[in-house]
Amino acid sequence: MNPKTLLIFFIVSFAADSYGQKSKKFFRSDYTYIDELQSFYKIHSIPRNWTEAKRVCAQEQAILFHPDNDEEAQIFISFWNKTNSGILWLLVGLSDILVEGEYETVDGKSGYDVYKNWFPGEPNNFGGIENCAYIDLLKGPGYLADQDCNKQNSFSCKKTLKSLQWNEQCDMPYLDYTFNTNNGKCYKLHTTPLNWTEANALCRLEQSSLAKVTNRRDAEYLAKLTVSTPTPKVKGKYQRGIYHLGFYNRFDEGWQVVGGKPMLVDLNLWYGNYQPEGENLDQCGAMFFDGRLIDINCDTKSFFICEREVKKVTSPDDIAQQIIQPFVGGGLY
Ligand SMILES: [Ca+2]
Ligand SMILES: [Ca+2]
Repeated sequence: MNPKTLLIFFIVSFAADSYGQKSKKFFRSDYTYIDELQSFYKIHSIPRNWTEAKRVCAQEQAILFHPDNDEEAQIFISFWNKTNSGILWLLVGLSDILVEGEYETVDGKSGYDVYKNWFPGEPNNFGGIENCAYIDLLKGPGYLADQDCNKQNSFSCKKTLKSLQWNEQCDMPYLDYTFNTNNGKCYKLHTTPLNWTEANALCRLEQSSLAKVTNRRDAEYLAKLTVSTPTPKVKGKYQRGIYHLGFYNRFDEGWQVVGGKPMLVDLNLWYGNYQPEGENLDQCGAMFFDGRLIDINCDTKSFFICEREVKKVTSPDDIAQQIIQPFVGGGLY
């Protein structure tokens, strides 16, 4: 196949895959598909301020919801009522942060062209600091009002069926995860530095977890991933050359992998070929770019790797990889 034909083949395959997933009407297990609106919705009950809510939705590859019109508002509010969550206020993706009085949705639609059922007297920009809209069920059936963007409330994210793309190999909506045929897991190297706790939370938003290393081949694969992933120049204070992974010793109970099981790896996978005792503040797990495991302070910011298990793989190779050879030459650092 010549390169052009190959390219067309890939484009057609990819389009077909996304189409297949669209016919299944599935985005994520925590989103509900509403057929009349051709979209998926999730109500986040944990309160956040407006900027955080917008970020959480974006990290799920959705948007902070604001109804496009009255019909969507009515159908959504009936879905909201059916959830019996007791939630009476929801932040929506509508703000006048950029220009006072000129409301705009997070996806760039003018506030004049979308659902605009403001409560009488709202938006009033009370105290000169109210720039973010919310739906207030206490005021009546779906009225909007403005409030301080720093106030925390529940919110909803929305994903349209039209915008759904699908990573067939990883069986997930995130195209930037890559499949490792050796262990049936998909990985993504994140190049926005976060501390360990934040990194762990972000992986979970992608319905994955911080990556776990169980044997030398996992470590080697992740080391290769750090080389093959383009890394942008990131300013600011963070630890370069290390990557948070999914193990920790935060409660002095010994090293555990995320999910709570004891961490069972060959000592040779650790930097210096010994397992740290956890006697200092370095209670979170990471690896050097060459795949060696290290303990670091949980507050240290660095790049990190998320994984998602797709298929259980047991082949003769998996048994072979359990036989681990020490790193030649011992510690490099
Ligand atoms: Ca305002
Ligand atoms: Ca107000």
